[in-house]
Amino acid sequence: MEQNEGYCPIYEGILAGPAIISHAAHGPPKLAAQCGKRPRMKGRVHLNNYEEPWMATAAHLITSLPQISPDVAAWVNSVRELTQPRAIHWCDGSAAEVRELTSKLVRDGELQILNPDVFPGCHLSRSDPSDVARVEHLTYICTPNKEDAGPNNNWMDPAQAHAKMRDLFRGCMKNRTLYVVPYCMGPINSPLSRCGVEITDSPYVVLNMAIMTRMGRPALERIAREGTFVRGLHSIGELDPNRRFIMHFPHELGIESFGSGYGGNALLGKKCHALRIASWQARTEGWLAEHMLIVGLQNPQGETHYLACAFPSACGKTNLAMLIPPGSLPGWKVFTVGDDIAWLHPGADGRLWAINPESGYFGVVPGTNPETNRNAYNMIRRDTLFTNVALTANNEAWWEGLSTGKPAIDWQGRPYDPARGPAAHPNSRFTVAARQNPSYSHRSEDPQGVPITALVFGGRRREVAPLVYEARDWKHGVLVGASVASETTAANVGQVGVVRRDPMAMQPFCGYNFGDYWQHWLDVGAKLTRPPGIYHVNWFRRDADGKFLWPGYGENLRVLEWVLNRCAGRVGATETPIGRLPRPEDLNTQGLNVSPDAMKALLSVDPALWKKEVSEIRTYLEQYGSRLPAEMLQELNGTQSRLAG
Ligand code: GTP
Ligand code: SPV
Ligand code: MN
Repeated sequence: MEQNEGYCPIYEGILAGPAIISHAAHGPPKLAAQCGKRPRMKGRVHLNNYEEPWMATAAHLITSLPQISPDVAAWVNSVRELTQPRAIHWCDGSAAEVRELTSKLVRDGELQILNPDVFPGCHLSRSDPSDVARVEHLTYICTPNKEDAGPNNNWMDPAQAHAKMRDLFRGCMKNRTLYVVPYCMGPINSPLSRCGVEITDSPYVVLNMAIMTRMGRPALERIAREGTFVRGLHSIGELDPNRRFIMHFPHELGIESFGSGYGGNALLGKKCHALRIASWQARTEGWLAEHMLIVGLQNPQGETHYLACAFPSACGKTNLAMLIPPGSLPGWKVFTVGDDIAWLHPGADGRLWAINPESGYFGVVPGTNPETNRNAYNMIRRDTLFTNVALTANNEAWWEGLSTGKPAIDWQGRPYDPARGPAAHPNSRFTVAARQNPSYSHRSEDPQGVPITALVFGGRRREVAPLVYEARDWKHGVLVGASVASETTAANVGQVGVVRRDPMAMQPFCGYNFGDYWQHWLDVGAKLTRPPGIYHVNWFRRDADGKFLWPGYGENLRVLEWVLNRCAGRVGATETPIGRLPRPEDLNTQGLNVSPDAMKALLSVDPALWKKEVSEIRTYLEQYGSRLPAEMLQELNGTQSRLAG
């Protein structure tokens, strides 16, 4: 649409009347109510404890997007001068806009329509082969003081980083359209949500942001009311890995990302805003921004409890968030609130409350099949944007882990040749609206969030970490979280399968010094009169032949059942030096096909391995020097002496 016509015909430089007429480009103008949004009315509406001023109907409809927030407009202008785009498109977030952009990308050959009989409404995007994952080595936290970024982050002086990025951004959007993407992370009417604007020259990014966030006019209106927003500037540049940087300026609520169009590098609402910037904001405001799924479990008695679980990238969050109870555990129901990020707030009732800032899933494709996760498998068979999967001869999406169909074209668009590696990229992803999840929880829209009964940390470890253990209390739980280690995965560029420390699954995502972060965790815990229990799990233990000892997926519910029963004081455990473990009889193993020997291995703590583990944890924590809370060393000393005793 606007691409060939100079400035965007929709909003750029035009006022009230034309703003509505211009909707003709997308089909008939719609009233807010017809767009599935709340009807607008004058006055104030009370939503729980939050009072939201609503604008009058007429003013709302006739204000063009650039007029809504002068701050955003001024910033867009300054970016326009720097990047020199051919056109500017303010995104309103309508379904028509998404349709138009999708057809444009199809016309340009950047998106491929998948077989509509099998994958209706689905498209394939192939990224540049050098741009298939996050780039932690090119990701920086730019705080005035280097120590504030901590040993856990790459650091650059903010002035130097801005200068470097200005050079990259200068003129980078010539012959491209600049998209202004206003978004809200979290339910649009929640006081816990936060807004941002991403400026990008990638329409693929816009389509993803439209699914992953509450994107468009309501977000811009909220920004105008609040007067504050995170500024994310993004350009795909030339996709040159040598001219690629993801910079964060927490003090300025700013993000600058250049040279990648991929996921966490480019969808700035996700890791850059909702984790790195938000974790920094959360520290100053008394809450936590975490790399956690949020899931509701209803037991056969009808009680529902919510858990928030932090596992590193590609270590099972999406799968656990939409778990299907095995047939041998009748009566359980699962409700997904979130699959990747949780914002946790201490509530007035002394409990911890969670919202999911996202509205879609950017999930790992390989391994998704009807046996591992029928919900996910069904969810991505319509209206899904696939990135870097393979194709069958019949133009259906294909990936490793499917037992049906076979690949004809690999993720790079070449005829499939097994000698060249997997057909789908191991980090191929789906982008899909959360509402398409068969286990979608309507509490995802609750402005207050959901109360959390238990926090669960986990890693991918072939040895050492048992299937599950319980922290002794919150302080010990902070040590357990800080001690998470996991084998690296394809979600980041670099070596796969090497164990590294990944505290709270936040190693790539904490926007400040981990020492300060752990202190903040301790401070938040001290405010909670009804803190959640804290647990550690490991679904990835292997036997001598490299086979998984635990069946995982739906069967993980057995472990979560034990966790919830522990929180309710309904089931036993045995004390070990590292925390409390279930005895075999404490886990529901009815209908479970795991040998007694495997069960024993899964539920044991090897003192020799754990002595080594504790000494490695100590070495790791000591890097944080004076920023490391003394309580954490006390906790570690406690574990060490229990192991020695
Ligand atoms: P990010 O989106 O990168 O943050 O990942 P995630 O934590 O949501 O990981 P996801 O659930 O997508 O799982 C990643 C990979 O682990 C997939 O290939 C899954 O099939 C596999 N996986 C998930 N859960 C289990 C499990 O319980 N056992 C085993 N063996 N594999 C699992
Ligand atoms: C992760 O790597 O943890 C993801 C995918 O969730 S990305 O959005 O690319 O960060
Ligand atoms: Mn993630």
